[in-house]
Amino acid sequence: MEFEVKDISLAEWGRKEIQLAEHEMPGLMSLRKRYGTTKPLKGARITGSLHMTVQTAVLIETLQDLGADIRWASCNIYSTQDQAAAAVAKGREEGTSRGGVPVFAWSGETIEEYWDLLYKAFCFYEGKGPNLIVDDGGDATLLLHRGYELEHGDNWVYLESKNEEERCIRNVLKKIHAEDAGFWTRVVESLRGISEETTTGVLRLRLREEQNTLLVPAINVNDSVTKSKFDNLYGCRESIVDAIRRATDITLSGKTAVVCGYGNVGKGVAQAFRGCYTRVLVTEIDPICALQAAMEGYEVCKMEKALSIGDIFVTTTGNYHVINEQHMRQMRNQAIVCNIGHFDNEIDIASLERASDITKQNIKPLVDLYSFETEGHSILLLAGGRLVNLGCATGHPSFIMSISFTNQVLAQMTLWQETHKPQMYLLDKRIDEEVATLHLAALGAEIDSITSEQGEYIAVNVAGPFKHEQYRY
Ligand code: NAD
Ligand code: RBV
Repeated sequence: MEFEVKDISLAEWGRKEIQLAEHEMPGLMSLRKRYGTTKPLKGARITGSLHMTVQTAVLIETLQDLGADIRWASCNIYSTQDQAAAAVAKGREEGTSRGGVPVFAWSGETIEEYWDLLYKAFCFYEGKGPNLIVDDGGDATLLLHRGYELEHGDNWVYLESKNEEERCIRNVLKKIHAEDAGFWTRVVESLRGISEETTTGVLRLRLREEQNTLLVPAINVNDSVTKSKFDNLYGCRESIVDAIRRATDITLSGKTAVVCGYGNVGKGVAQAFRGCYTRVLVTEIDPICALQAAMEGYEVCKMEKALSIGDIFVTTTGNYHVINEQHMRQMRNQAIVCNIGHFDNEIDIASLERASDITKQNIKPLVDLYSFETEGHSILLLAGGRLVNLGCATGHPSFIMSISFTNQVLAQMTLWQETHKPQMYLLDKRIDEEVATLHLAALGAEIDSITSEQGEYIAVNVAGPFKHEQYRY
């Protein structure tokens, strides 16, 4: 079995954790029960680029039980749980359809390794690529599109790189091009679609759709109600404080946290801090989200004001350089700075590395103290500015991820079974309601039904959907 993981002997530990997680993932387990014998994904080759965690292991093995042939990489250099990667690579029953899955991921990859490993997740047998992609943040989609464009005369790979990441992407694409100049064209020809997990990946897809450069159909899983209104909100509510506590052991009660951005993730992060008796300030650019924050009783202020007050800063925007060097120069001594948005460029760390009066001291893995000689203070940066909940902790817990990943499996089935045009799609509202239904019983929740008279009165079918398309939940 082909795989690249940190230590395959961690498989036994990983398997025990996966078994515990299965109990917390009723949506995925019910899909296994429903489709385990008919195997609707039989014949499908799936490439995954999504945090290689215990929860993702349950997703991968569900896709496997539905008949798919899978290769997997992580979508972040720090987020792999090595025991989960090892367990998936080893598999449940050697030599059967429940055998190991080729996994290419370990925690602490270099950026160069990251892009090499992602490419390996694309390489099935006999030069074949995948039919389906599960993407998180759009890196697999990016490699595919840039690779295809290179094969069709585009010169992007020959341009100058602005940073290390771009340099690595260009290098891996040039290497693949030299080895097999038709690889990406063949992949695109056999690809039935992509399902995208997160807000930032959806933004990248949307740009491609607007520019008419989207090559394949893409299902926006993020904007299913049972994804962004659950994972982004409740998931981050669970995992943000876990990460900060594991990294710093700080007392949160009485401190001041600054939450940059009050979208779905920001709302969850702000709630988590409030639950720890932390004073919460919110910064926003959108008046609607700012008003929501104010109505929840949070203090909404400009970043400039928050800088001298905050003890902890969390970026949740999916935007670029939301915290810059000048901001960090104005923070209080030993302010904690971290990001829970998808990419690390929400915080301008590169400028810290460049400045001649700033020195970096590593405290422990993924906790660094930056000392500013000019200002005479330090700040504590967590997870190198990458998603703090997956770097300094273990990401969202299983039940939340079961809701997200049940959508992912149903998206993959939709792409495999139905033919779509190369544009973006949302899953049907019936699927959203079904995903919620699959998770109610585990929480002891029961719901009422309506009579046909009641259904007529509110213009709703008694079997659902229970809301019109514009309803915002
Ligand atoms: P969202 O669009 O709902 O919210 C982002 C908010 O940030 C918006 O309200 C926007 O107005 C605001 N914003 C943008 N620029 C700003 C600025 N300069 N200052 C202050 N506010 C600003 O998006 P979301 O679903 O909340 O996702 C946010 C990010 O988190 C994305 O990158 C997403 O991919 C990622 N995400 C991470 C996790 C995780 O587990 N770490 C989970 C879900 C989503
Ligand atoms: N996320 N995955 C986990 N435990 O596997 N935790 C969070 C996990 C996903 C989440 O769905 C979010 O949209 C994405 O990570 C951001 O990269």
